Amino acid sequence: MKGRLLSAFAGMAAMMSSATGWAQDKLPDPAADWDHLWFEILVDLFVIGGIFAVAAAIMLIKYKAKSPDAVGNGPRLTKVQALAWAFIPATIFMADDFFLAAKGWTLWNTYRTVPENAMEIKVTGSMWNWEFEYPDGTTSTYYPDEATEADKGDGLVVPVGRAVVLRMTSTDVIHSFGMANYRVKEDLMPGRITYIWFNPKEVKNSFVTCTEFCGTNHSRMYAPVKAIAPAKFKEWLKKQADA
Ligand SMILES: [Cu+2]
Repeated sequence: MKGRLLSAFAGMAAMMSSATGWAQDKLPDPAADWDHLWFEILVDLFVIGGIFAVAAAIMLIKYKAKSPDAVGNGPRLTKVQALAWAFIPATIFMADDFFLAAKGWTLWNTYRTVPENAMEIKVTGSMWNWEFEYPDGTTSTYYPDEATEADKGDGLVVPVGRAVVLRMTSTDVIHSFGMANYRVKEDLMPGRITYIWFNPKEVKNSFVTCTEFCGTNHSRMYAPVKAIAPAKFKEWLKKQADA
Protein backbone atom coordinates (compact mmCIF):
# COMPACT_ATOMS: atom_id res chain seq x y z
CA MET A 1 0.00 0.00 0.00
CA LYS A 2 2.90 2.29 0.83
CA GLY A 3 4.30 1.67 -2.63
CA ARG A 4 0.96 2.54 -4.18
CA LEU A 5 0.74 5.80 -2.25
CA LEU A 6 4.29 6.69 -3.21
CA SER A 7 3.56 6.00 -6.86
CA ALA A 8 0.39 8.09 -6.53
CA PHE A 9 2.47 11.04 -5.32
CA ALA A 10 5.02 10.45 -8.08
CA GLY A 11 2.12 10.46 -10.54
CA MET A 12 0.84 13.76 -9.17
CA ALA A 13 4.28 15.29 -9.51
CA ALA A 14 4.51 14.01 -13.08
CA MET A 15 1.06 15.48 -13.80
CA MET A 16 2.14 18.91 -12.53
CA SER A 17 5.28 18.88 -14.63
CA SER A 18 3.30 17.80 -17.68
CA ALA A 19 0.89 20.67 -17.00
CA THR A 20 3.78 23.12 -17.30
CA GLY A 21 4.93 21.17 -20.35
CA TRP A 22 1.88 22.62 -22.15
CA ALA A 23 3.84 25.76 -22.88
CA GLN A 24 6.34 23.76 -24.91
CA ASP A 25 5.52 23.25 -28.54
CA LYS A 26 4.46 19.69 -28.06
CA LEU A 27 1.08 18.43 -29.16
CA PRO A 28 -0.83 16.63 -26.39
CA ASP A 29 -1.91 13.09 -27.14
CA PRO A 30 -5.30 12.57 -25.48
CA ALA A 31 -5.67 9.04 -26.91
CA ALA A 32 -2.46 7.86 -25.21
CA ASP A 33 -3.44 9.64 -21.98
CA TRP A 34 -6.85 7.99 -22.18
CA ASP A 35 -5.25 4.54 -22.50
CA HIS A 36 -2.93 5.30 -19.61
CA LEU A 37 -5.81 6.37 -17.35
CA TRP A 38 -7.91 3.35 -18.33
CA PHE A 39 -5.00 1.04 -17.46
CA GLU A 40 -4.64 2.73 -14.07
CA ILE A 41 -8.35 2.31 -13.40
CA LEU A 42 -8.11 -1.40 -14.23
CA VAL A 43 -5.08 -1.80 -11.94
CA ASP A 44 -6.96 0.08 -9.23
CA LEU A 45 -10.03 -2.16 -9.60
CA PHE A 46 -8.03 -5.38 -9.58
CA VAL A 47 -5.66 -4.43 -6.74
CA ILE A 48 -8.40 -3.14 -4.45
CA GLY A 49 -10.77 -5.90 -5.58
CA GLY A 50 -8.03 -8.47 -4.88
CA ILE A 51 -7.37 -7.09 -1.39
CA PHE A 52 -11.06 -7.31 -0.51
CA ALA A 53 -11.49 -10.77 -2.04
CA VAL A 54 -8.49 -12.20 -0.14
CA ALA A 55 -9.57 -10.54 3.13
CA ALA A 56 -13.11 -11.90 2.70
CA ALA A 57 -11.82 -15.43 1.96
CA ILE A 58 -9.48 -15.42 4.99
CA MET A 59 -12.22 -14.24 7.33
CA LEU A 60 -14.76 -16.72 5.93
CA ILE A 61 -12.42 -19.61 6.72
CA LYS A 62 -10.87 -18.34 9.94
CA TYR A 63 -14.08 -17.22 11.65
CA LYS A 64 -16.38 -19.98 10.42
CA ALA A 65 -18.72 -21.22 13.20
CA LYS A 66 -17.44 -24.55 14.54
CA SER A 67 -20.86 -25.66 15.75
CA PRO A 68 -24.40 -24.39 15.01
CA ASP A 69 -24.77 -22.80 18.47
CA ALA A 70 -21.28 -21.32 18.74
CA VAL A 71 -21.25 -17.77 20.11
CA GLY A 72 -18.64 -15.39 18.77
CA ASN A 73 -16.31 -13.41 20.98
CA GLY A 74 -15.05 -10.56 18.81
CA PRO A 75 -12.50 -8.12 20.25
CA ARG A 76 -13.99 -5.19 22.17
CA LEU A 77 -12.96 -1.96 20.47
CA THR A 78 -12.90 1.46 22.04
CA LYS A 79 -14.74 4.20 20.18
CA VAL A 80 -11.44 5.58 18.86
CA GLN A 81 -10.33 2.15 17.63
CA ALA A 82 -13.68 1.53 15.93
CA LEU A 83 -13.57 4.90 14.18
CA ALA A 84 -9.95 4.38 13.15
CA TRP A 85 -10.77 0.97 11.66
CA ALA A 86 -13.54 2.56 9.62
CA PHE A 87 -11.89 5.79 8.49
CA ILE A 88 -8.24 4.91 7.93
CA PRO A 89 -8.86 2.16 5.33
CA ALA A 90 -11.66 4.23 3.73
CA THR A 91 -9.32 7.22 3.43
CA ILE A 92 -6.59 5.12 1.86
CA PHE A 93 -8.91 3.62 -0.76
CA MET A 94 -10.72 6.91 -1.41
CA ALA A 95 -7.40 8.72 -1.91
CA ASP A 96 -6.75 6.54 -4.90
CA ASP A 97 -10.25 7.18 -6.28
CA PHE A 98 -9.83 10.95 -5.90
CA PHE A 99 -6.43 10.74 -7.53
CA LEU A 100 -7.89 8.95 -10.56
CA ALA A 101 -10.87 11.33 -10.67
CA ALA A 102 -8.46 14.30 -10.72
CA LYS A 103 -6.54 12.69 -13.55
CA GLY A 104 -9.84 12.25 -15.39
CA TRP A 105 -10.59 15.97 -15.06
CA THR A 106 -7.10 16.83 -16.29
CA LEU A 107 -7.62 14.60 -19.33
CA TRP A 108 -11.05 16.12 -19.94
CA ASN A 109 -9.38 19.55 -19.96
CA THR A 110 -6.99 18.33 -22.64
CA TYR A 111 -9.94 17.04 -24.66
CA ARG A 112 -11.74 20.39 -24.44
CA THR A 113 -8.70 22.60 -25.16
CA VAL A 114 -8.10 22.74 -28.89
CA PRO A 115 -4.39 23.28 -29.63
CA GLU A 116 -3.46 26.40 -31.56
CA ASN A 117 -3.06 25.97 -35.32
CA ALA A 118 -5.39 22.99 -35.38
CA MET A 119 -6.82 22.29 -38.82
CA GLU A 120 -10.56 22.88 -38.75
CA ILE A 121 -12.85 20.49 -40.61
CA LYS A 122 -16.60 20.95 -40.61
CA VAL A 123 -18.60 17.76 -40.15
CA THR A 124 -22.26 17.48 -41.10
CA GLY A 125 -24.12 14.39 -40.03
CA SER A 126 -27.37 13.45 -41.74
CA MET A 127 -29.41 10.29 -42.13
CA TRP A 128 -27.18 8.39 -42.98
CA ASN A 129 -23.97 9.95 -44.03
CA TRP A 130 -21.00 12.03 -42.91
CA GLU A 131 -19.84 15.05 -44.87
CA PHE A 132 -16.46 16.67 -44.26
CA GLU A 133 -15.66 20.21 -45.38
CA TYR A 134 -12.06 21.44 -45.45
CA PRO A 135 -10.84 25.04 -44.94
CA ASP A 136 -10.50 25.52 -48.73
CA GLY A 137 -14.11 24.47 -49.30
CA THR A 138 -13.26 20.96 -50.49
CA THR A 139 -15.79 18.39 -49.38
CA SER A 140 -15.37 14.69 -48.87
CA THR A 141 -17.88 12.03 -47.93
CA TYR A 142 -18.41 8.29 -47.89
CA TYR A 143 -21.28 6.12 -49.12
CA PRO A 144 -20.51 2.48 -48.21
CA ASP A 145 -23.28 1.12 -50.45
CA GLU A 146 -21.95 2.53 -53.73
CA ALA A 147 -20.47 -0.03 -56.16
CA THR A 148 -17.02 1.47 -56.84
CA GLU A 149 -14.39 2.93 -54.53
CA ALA A 150 -14.51 6.19 -56.48
CA ASP A 151 -18.27 6.51 -55.96
CA LYS A 152 -17.97 5.66 -52.29
CA GLY A 153 -15.59 8.56 -51.60
CA ASP A 154 -12.61 8.89 -49.28
CA GLY A 155 -14.23 9.74 -45.97
CA LEU A 156 -12.17 11.79 -43.54
CA VAL A 157 -8.60 12.37 -44.76
CA VAL A 158 -6.16 14.20 -42.46
CA PRO A 159 -2.43 14.95 -42.45
CA VAL A 160 -0.35 13.49 -39.64
CA GLY A 161 1.55 15.73 -37.22
CA ARG A 162 -1.12 18.37 -36.84
CA ALA A 163 -4.10 18.63 -34.50
CA VAL A 164 -7.48 18.36 -36.22
CA VAL A 165 -10.57 19.99 -34.78
CA LEU A 166 -13.96 18.87 -36.03
CA ARG A 167 -16.81 21.42 -35.81
CA MET A 168 -19.92 19.37 -36.08
CA THR A 169 -23.64 19.72 -36.60
CA SER A 170 -26.57 17.65 -37.81
CA THR A 171 -29.25 18.41 -40.38
CA ASP A 172 -31.88 16.11 -38.91
CA VAL A 173 -31.66 13.93 -35.80
CA ILE A 174 -29.00 13.39 -33.13
CA HIS A 175 -25.96 11.49 -34.39
CA SER A 176 -22.74 10.78 -32.56
CA PHE A 177 -19.28 10.91 -34.06
CA GLY A 178 -17.25 8.04 -32.59
CA MET A 179 -13.64 7.32 -33.49
CA ALA A 180 -12.53 4.45 -31.26
CA ASN A 181 -8.97 4.67 -32.55
CA TYR A 182 -8.58 8.28 -31.38
CA ARG A 183 -10.63 7.73 -28.20
CA VAL A 184 -13.12 10.48 -29.04
CA LYS A 185 -16.88 10.62 -29.27
CA GLU A 186 -19.26 13.58 -29.42
CA ASP A 187 -22.89 14.15 -30.34
CA LEU A 188 -24.07 16.14 -33.37
CA MET A 189 -27.34 18.01 -32.99
CA PRO A 190 -29.43 20.16 -35.32
CA GLY A 191 -29.02 23.86 -34.50
CA ARG A 192 -25.89 23.39 -32.43
CA ILE A 193 -22.18 23.18 -33.16
CA THR A 194 -20.16 20.76 -31.08
CA TYR A 195 -16.48 19.94 -31.39
CA ILE A 196 -13.80 17.38 -30.77
CA TRP A 197 -10.14 17.44 -31.60
CA PHE A 198 -7.65 14.65 -32.10
CA ASN A 199 -3.98 14.16 -32.77
CA PRO A 200 -3.28 11.97 -35.82
CA LYS A 201 0.34 11.29 -34.95
CA GLU A 202 0.99 8.37 -37.32
CA VAL A 203 -0.05 7.18 -40.76
CA LYS A 204 -3.03 4.98 -40.09
CA ASN A 205 -6.37 3.87 -41.50
CA SER A 206 -9.19 3.73 -39.00
CA PHE A 207 -12.86 4.62 -39.15
CA VAL A 208 -15.66 6.66 -37.67
CA THR A 209 -19.03 5.17 -36.81
CA CYS A 210 -22.25 6.79 -35.76
CA THR A 211 -22.66 5.86 -32.10
CA GLU A 212 -26.19 7.18 -31.51
CA PHE A 213 -29.03 5.15 -32.96
CA CYS A 214 -30.44 7.39 -35.70
CA GLY A 215 -32.80 5.28 -37.81
CA THR A 216 -32.89 2.25 -40.08
CA ASN A 217 -29.49 2.80 -41.72
CA HIS A 218 -27.68 3.77 -38.52
CA SER A 219 -25.36 0.76 -38.83
CA ARG A 220 -24.37 1.90 -42.36
CA MET A 221 -23.36 5.33 -41.10
CA TYR A 222 -19.61 4.91 -41.05
CA ALA A 223 -16.65 6.24 -42.98
CA PRO A 224 -12.92 5.59 -43.23
CA VAL A 225 -10.55 7.94 -41.41
CA LYS A 226 -7.22 8.12 -43.24
CA ALA A 227 -4.27 9.78 -41.54
CA ILE A 228 -1.67 10.28 -44.28
CA ALA A 229 1.66 12.05 -44.77
CA PRO A 230 1.32 15.86 -45.11
CA ALA A 231 2.67 15.82 -48.69
CA LYS A 232 0.17 13.15 -49.69
CA PHE A 233 -2.57 15.15 -47.99
CA LYS A 234 -1.70 18.20 -50.08
CA GLU A 235 -1.87 16.07 -53.21
CA TRP A 236 -5.20 14.64 -52.14
CA LEU A 237 -6.69 18.10 -51.47
CA LYS A 238 -5.51 19.31 -54.87
CA LYS A 239 -6.99 16.27 -56.58
CA GLN A 240 -10.34 16.93 -54.87
CA ALA A 241 -10.28 20.58 -55.95
CA ASP A 242 -9.47 19.60 -59.57
CA ALA A 243 -12.17 16.94 -59.74
CU1 LIG B 1 -26.29 8.64 -37.17
